[in-house]
Amino acid sequence: MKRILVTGALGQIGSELVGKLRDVYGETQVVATDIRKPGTTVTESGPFELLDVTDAKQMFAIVQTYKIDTILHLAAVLSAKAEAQPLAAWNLNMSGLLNALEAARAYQCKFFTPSSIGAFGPNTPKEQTPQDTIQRPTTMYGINKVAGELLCDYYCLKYGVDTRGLRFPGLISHVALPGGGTTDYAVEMYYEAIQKGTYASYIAKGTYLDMMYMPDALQAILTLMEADADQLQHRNAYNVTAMSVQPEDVAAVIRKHIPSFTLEYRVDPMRQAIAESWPNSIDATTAKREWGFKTEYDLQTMTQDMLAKLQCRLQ
Ligand code: AKB
Repeated sequence: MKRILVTGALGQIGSELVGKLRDVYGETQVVATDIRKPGTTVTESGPFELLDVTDAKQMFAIVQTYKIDTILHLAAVLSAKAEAQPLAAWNLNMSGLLNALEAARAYQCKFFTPSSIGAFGPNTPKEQTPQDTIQRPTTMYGINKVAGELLCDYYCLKYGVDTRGLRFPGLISHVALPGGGTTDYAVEMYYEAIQKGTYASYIAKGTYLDMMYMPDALQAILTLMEADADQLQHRNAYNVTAMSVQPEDVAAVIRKHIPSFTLEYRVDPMRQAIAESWPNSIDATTAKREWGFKTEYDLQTMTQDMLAKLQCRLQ
């Protein structure tokens, strides 16, 4: 990776990934793009372009102007928002991905896009979900993700585009809020523990979902993108995870640091139904074996770091 384009650079992953990429590959080598431009370190610390990913002409022009050799396509609508606006989600998620793949094909770029645990559905094995298994999701987001995985495989097989992907679990970060996801409750819980001392979870007690701390997610993207192509049998996309937790598990660890913290439940039926259609825990053995995936943070260490960072910022 030498000249990297990041779409959706102001989103939850992009807000931190751009900084890490600029540290590793050089400030001028990473072109951040998004549909909006508020002043942030992402927009100020290196090249930034406004880009609507549904506009193929605009995307091609940026790839050509900056002589891009790697596209990290992050722009997407997350699961809960996609369920509320399925047509808009299909349009953005699928046409954005197709445009980015076409640009990668035309300019021979390496390519990454995230998939998700949302690519699984209610008849997928729920515990330790294998890498290769049934994928019949019942959400628009999940349908987009499965179609996306298949499209990425197709561009690799048919056109030789070096496509790679990760099936991310819920990502937890203290930098940018996710917005529109099903797993966002965990991030909200940390913020509200500090700001209000209490949180009402829209996900029910006893609902397990996989999670991962953002530093591990960023490192996983870099390690996968730097892996030798001939190591990779499963390109699109690898199961990755750090922990499988229910809301009360997160609350219990928060309480070790904020003993008065209380958790209640105000379940949102739409997001609860999405969560119940996803696995309880996924198996990341294939990612470990093929390209050395590993994580540094578990629930205890992630919580300690999240609370310390948020306390500095919010208090
Ligand atoms: C969401 O909840 O939509 C995302 C995801 C798991 O893909 N965080």
